[in-house]
Amino acid sequence: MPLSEKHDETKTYDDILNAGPPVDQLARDFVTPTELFFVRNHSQIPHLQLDSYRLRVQGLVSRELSLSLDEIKTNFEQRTLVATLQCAGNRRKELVSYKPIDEGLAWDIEAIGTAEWTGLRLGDILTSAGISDETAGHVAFLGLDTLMRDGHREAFGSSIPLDKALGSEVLLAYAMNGEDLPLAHGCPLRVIVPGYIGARSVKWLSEIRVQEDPSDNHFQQVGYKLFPPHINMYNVDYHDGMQLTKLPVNSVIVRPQDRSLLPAGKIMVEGYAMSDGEHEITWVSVSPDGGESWQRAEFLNEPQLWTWQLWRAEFDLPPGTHEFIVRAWDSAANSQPETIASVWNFKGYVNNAWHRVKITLK
Ligand SMILES: Nc1nc2c(c(=O)[nH]1)N[C@H]1C(S)=C(S)[C@@H](COP(=O)(O)O)O[C@H]1N2
Ligand SMILES: [Mo]
Repeated sequence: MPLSEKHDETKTYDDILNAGPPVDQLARDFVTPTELFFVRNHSQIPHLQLDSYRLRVQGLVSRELSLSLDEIKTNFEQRTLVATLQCAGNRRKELVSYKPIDEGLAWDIEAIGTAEWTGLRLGDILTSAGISDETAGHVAFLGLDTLMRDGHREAFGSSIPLDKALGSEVLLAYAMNGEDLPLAHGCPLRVIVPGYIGARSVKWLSEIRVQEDPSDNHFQQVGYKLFPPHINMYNVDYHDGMQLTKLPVNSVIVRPQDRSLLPAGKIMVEGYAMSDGEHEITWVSVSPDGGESWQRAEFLNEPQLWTWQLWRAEFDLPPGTHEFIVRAWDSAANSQPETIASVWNFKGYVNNAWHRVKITLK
């Protein structure tokens, strides 16, 4: 596999697969080739018995369901959507170099990818089960992968609000880029929650539960919560904090890479931008001189919902050191904060500060 593996240096043993594409290969295509799509796992990939696989639908429903893979594929209308998946920890590396962060993978800009997902609508399965109670407010998911926590084995889980779950964009996918979902990406079935942090898109899905409150799973109640910059691991109260849902507007320079040495003259700057998916990216500005002057970037694909926006901007530059900056806006006029200091948080999530790259031209 062309991905390079990433390890959490705070873990004493680490046979958990986490990997991303070489930055040089990132965002070259609008749809990311599957072998270049990042992988983020919190524990070992589960052992699967596809013959006996069942998806259970439980909780505040009129009819509990237990569906085989065959039933999932044949009883529900097949839907396909191109959507971008981004880890909440994307761009954590820049946060770490500003102020240390104790755990988490030091992702650079590669924990993002776009795929064509095929499956069924979560809403169709919920309609088939029937929401039975008006107190229903959230839909919780469990995966087949488990971790030990406080002496108990616990599955990876998350939840999303019922309103989002009923959105036509939220899928249970069994195929990725036209082929069966690969094991690393959640075979045989995973949730795809476009616009939300990747952690809500549970892989190796085993259970869907309709309930009043958000999931009490560790990854909903402790992990993937956002805290302001003055909170740290010593003064944190995990009952506080904001459960992450939608991604903020972001944009990233992919090429040239930071600290490149290149010939002076024409330089093509390229990258991606992404919003909460509900709003298109409408404008990307690139500065070639640390923010003195700005130029509008050209879009490489038609703006669309639920996916990244690829862009490029060309500059003609003399020898010397140059700092490029990128920032984006979406159709709701959301944009990005200027400094890392204003977005730093001790868990290292959703860094969307202006992205900067320094290069030297000879
Ligand atoms: N069951 C399960 N689902 C999971 C995870 C996991 O560890 N276990 N990781 C989540 C996180 S944090 C992200 S960013 C995405 C990554 O999806 P990918 O590996 O297909 O890129 O899967 C999410 N779903
Ligand atoms: Mo993630």
